[in-house]
Amino acid sequence: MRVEAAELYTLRMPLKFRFETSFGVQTERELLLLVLKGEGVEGYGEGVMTPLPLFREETLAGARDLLVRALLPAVLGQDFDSPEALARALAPFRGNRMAKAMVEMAFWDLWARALGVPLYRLLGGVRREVPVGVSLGIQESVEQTVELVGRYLSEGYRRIKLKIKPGWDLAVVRAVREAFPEAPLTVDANSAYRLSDYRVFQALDAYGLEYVEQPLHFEDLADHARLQARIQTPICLDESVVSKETARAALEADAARVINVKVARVGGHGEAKKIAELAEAFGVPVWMGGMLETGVGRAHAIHAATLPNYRLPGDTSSASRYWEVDLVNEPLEAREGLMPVPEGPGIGVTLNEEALARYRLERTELRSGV
Ligand code: OSB
Ligand code: MG
Repeated sequence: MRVEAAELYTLRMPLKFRFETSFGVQTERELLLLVLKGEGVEGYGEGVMTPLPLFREETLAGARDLLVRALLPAVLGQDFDSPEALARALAPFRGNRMAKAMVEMAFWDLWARALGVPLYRLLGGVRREVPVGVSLGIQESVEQTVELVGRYLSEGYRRIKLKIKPGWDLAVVRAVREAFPEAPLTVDANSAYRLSDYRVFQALDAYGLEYVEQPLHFEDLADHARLQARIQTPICLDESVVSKETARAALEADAARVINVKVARVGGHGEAKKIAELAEAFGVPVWMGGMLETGVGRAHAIHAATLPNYRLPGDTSSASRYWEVDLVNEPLEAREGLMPVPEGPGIGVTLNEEALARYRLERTELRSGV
């Protein structure tokens, strides 16, 4: 498959809810969308990096510059005989995995569409629907949180994840657990704590959480292992795992008994698949995370979550939770906590041109040799 042309969009889309985490508040998403073209078909990839580097280090402006300067020129006009071959063309560039993932994921979509098959089949998926939960931001009050949890449980979501930070942790978890004694619950701290806070996590052991996600510094595997040795609840890593190498280090150190895989965080479908397989060899389950994606990133995530070791509900909840108008025409809606895998070729969704026109801030076209 020859990559003939690319279009790179910058978009801004209002979120239906205010999403507060330990690292900040989001009320909209500013994002990059990549369209790759070849052999009369198009493939789509979404950038999940944010304007400011509050989750990992990549930024939207930095990613856009790298795409235009290096990543897209490395693939435009080239003929690749597999998505893995395209990934090898990007491999000399270090880090910047979210930017590389946009190209890799768009090419997987292009490749699958050219073959006329749904992406999950090429990835080796084994499910036609994937179990999902919701990730709830920090709310204004404990009461509001309990009410919201009740609403999502009654919609059938299979796990509720509560965002926590110092000062917003034990009380909210206690209240939610008392209201819903049997609900599968987790918490996500987005690196807001230090090992010296271990007593908070020892106290959380009383509430039967499925796991605690990313409690400590995103680069500190050693302290996560030390914390794990002091608590019963499994630690799940998100930010800390950006590659199969960091996954292996975490697994060998017993710093992660669960892994949140985000395809874009780790550089694309190829790397995500290796991480899921490596975790399985350690007996560690993975689940599909989210970054408040539009239908493009969401569809990629759903396909990837059909792989065998995705044994826990993911964050890929219904698109209508996030968007008044999504970037894709097809509804991506969960029923009873199960998200159906889009069945069309590639990721199985098509761009909503009206939404694209409404939300776009910028558009750049690139061709080989230009
Ligand atoms: O840590 O998992 C996270 C959203 C943005 C950045 C980081 C995270 C999240 C979420 C939301 O938890 C997941 C989603 O609903 O897409
Ligand atoms: Mg997380």
